[in-house]
Amino acid sequence: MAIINGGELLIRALEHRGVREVFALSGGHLDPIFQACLDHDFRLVDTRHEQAAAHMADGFARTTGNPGVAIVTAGPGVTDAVTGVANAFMDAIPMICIGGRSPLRDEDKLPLQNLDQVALMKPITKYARTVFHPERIPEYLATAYRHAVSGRPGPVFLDIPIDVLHTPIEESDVPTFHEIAPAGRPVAEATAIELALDVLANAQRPAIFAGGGAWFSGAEDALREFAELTRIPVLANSKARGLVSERTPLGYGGFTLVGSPAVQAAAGGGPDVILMLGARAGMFTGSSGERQELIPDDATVIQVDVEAEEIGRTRDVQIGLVGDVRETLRSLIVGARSRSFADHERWIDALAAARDEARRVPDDVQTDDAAPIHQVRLTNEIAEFLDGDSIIVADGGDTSGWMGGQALVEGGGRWMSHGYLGCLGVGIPFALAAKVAHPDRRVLTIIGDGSVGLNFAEFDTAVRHDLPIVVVVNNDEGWGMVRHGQISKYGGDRTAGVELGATRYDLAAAGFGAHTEFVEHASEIRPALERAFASGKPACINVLSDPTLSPRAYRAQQSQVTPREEPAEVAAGNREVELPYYGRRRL
Ligand SMILES: Cc1ncc(C[n+]2csc(CCOP(=O)(O)OP(=O)(O)O)c2C)c(N)n1
Repeated sequence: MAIINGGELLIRALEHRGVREVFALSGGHLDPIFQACLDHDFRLVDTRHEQAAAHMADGFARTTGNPGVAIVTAGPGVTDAVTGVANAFMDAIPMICIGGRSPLRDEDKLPLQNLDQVALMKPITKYARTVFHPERIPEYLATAYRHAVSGRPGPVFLDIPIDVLHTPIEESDVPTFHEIAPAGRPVAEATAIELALDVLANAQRPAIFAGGGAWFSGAEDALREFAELTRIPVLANSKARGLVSERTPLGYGGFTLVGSPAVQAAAGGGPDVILMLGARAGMFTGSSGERQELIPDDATVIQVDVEAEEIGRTRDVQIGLVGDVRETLRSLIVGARSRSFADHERWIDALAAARDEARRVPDDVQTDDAAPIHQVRLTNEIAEFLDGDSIIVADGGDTSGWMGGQALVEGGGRWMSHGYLGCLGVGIPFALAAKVAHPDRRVLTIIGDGSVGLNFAEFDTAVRHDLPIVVVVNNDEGWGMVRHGQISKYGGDRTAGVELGATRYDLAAAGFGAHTEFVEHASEIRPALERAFASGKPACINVLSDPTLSPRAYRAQQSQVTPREEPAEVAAGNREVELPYYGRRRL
């Protein structure tokens, strides 16, 4: 009869779910778990901040479709992880966060690192519990896992007191909880599917809005097949980008293209039917905040979501299909095979032409080698350098806007960026998780110089764990997006708390052992990328870019439309400021 402890049980339970790697930061409260990681040859990626460990578990799920696991110590380890867990919660990402906890025997005696962690995590998880008995660890883990991956996915939290982890138990006393997944997935009834197909078949300008529900249900193949069969273009939010290759006229990154005046002029109007596939209506569809509403009032909306309460969040939905996206698509495909669909080629051509135009680097920018570098040139060089297998992570306000407009994503899990938490600092952790999950792929993250400071020490994690990601710092010497917003609202002489310096992030990364590049001219970008990837080491490419440019003003200028929030005089540059490194500049 073997005697084991709670740490061993936890790792066995995770192993049974197929987990082979965990993202963690140590603490005495976790010792039995770390010991079990050694015994089971788990990959224990130890980070420099628990926020990064949580972001890595989140990023691992985003890039693989399977839950990532973060393990953080009692008290401050758990509070540090809150941002990462909240980020996953807001974007419905399946992840498991395990927290250490002070011993049960010391409850209410003011022990070290003790607070009500479950209460803290409850509003940002689908399930948060304490495990009080070691032999129940597999049961709780199975339940937590089921919550994480079923219905709308999301993060879960378990805290395990250290005396529970240390308690010796007889192996044969532990019940196993192995079969946890329900066998079938919900799909809408056949009449509703037929109704949806009738509407789609007659649409003139139909569009699919794909979201995380498409990726996490494993619908990549079904979505591609349905799009090809019906010739309905697929626009995707950050979790579903690349499910239909963006190098084809059927796949697009972001929903905003359907709102483009150029598209609407060329196609004779905006979308008349929208099929929402596991994408919630919110800021990214324009249904909240100050963004342009992308779903026209007179469009027919068909919404597929695994959670009934999600359907019709911001407006009437004409056909609501409660179901798993993959299974619903399979039913739609069967019905679509025996129908003919109206011709949408003019609509598709309009979208493809608008995308090409938005990505086009103006001639003067393409030939200009003067400092500072235009962000369109920088992000275009990156997009053209990477291949279809590469994974791109964008982090930063303007930076993610610039990169998002240039990237052409060619597969699921190959684009990661911000979601509804709008959480800066995900870049390096997401990229590291992507490299752990896909060691043979190129992983690049482009990060604003503000955001890169948030998890900069993870260069150390990258070096220690031999995770050769390439980090491009889009260094506009400030918190660019907020700076542009302040200028437009209050004027150029009223910016506050938004200026940074021409900091040598490359030299700082060198201190951690990274390969480094400092780029001041556009012609140096490509050689720097080549050297960085060839180095086989984590790399930092610090690029000095133009602080005066914002993607919003740039796009408005390109399409001859005045941006709504930014007065024209700002886009034109109407104030002079003293910037570090550049001296006096017009902003
Ligand atoms: C964690 C966090 N802190 C602050 C903000 C507010 N915020 C949104 S965009 C932005 C500026 C980002 O600057 P940078 O990372 O340099 O990227 P840029 O906009 O210059 O491309 C800030 C501070 C946020 N969204 N998240």
